[in-house]
Amino acid sequence: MIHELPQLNYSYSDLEPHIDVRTMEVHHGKHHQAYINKLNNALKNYPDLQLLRVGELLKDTKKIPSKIRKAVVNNGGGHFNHSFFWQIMAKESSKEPIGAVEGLITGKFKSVKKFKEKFSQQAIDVFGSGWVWLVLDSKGVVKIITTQGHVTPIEKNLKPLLVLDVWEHAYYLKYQNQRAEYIENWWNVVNWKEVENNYQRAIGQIN
Ligand code: MN3
Repeated sequence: MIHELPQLNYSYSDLEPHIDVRTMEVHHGKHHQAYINKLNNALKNYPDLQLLRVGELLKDTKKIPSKIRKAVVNNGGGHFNHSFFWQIMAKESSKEPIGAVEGLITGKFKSVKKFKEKFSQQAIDVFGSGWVWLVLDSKGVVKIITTQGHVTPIEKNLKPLLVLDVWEHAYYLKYQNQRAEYIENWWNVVNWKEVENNYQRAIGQIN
């Protein structure tokens, strides 16, 4: 499969004012596209690997030839993580967790407010470029983790439910060095319906 930039379910201006249109143009149209171009380039002499979806490719990185492994892990991770990130945002957000995810979050973190505080703090604490995730482990236990660069939770056998990109390119045009302000505003565009869908899919795979 030659990888392609995923279409968004919303327009670049739909996440305004929390995520500005210029950031979306550059982030989706330039940064994400560049990861895809580099991934396709790394895979160009490997027709067997081209058949795999990016998630399958990254599940077992040992099967990737060492010559292209670094390029595939970094750029494939960039492609996977961004594709996931676009999906868990929406113009019409339900603002708060719904369905089974609400119970999962309140069961683990006591309240949605406490969960958001903890997730936000971990996002603030990521040193340099990385991501903060809500994931399910193989036993179905929910937790917050962070990854550096473009490391994906799937290579650790964790199932992602929610993610936030805290690379500077995700917020610098609008928020400059104010990462905490970006994080606080981002909660307004979280697509909790999609988080619930991610949870239902993940549980289906565990059980
Ligand atoms: Mn990014």
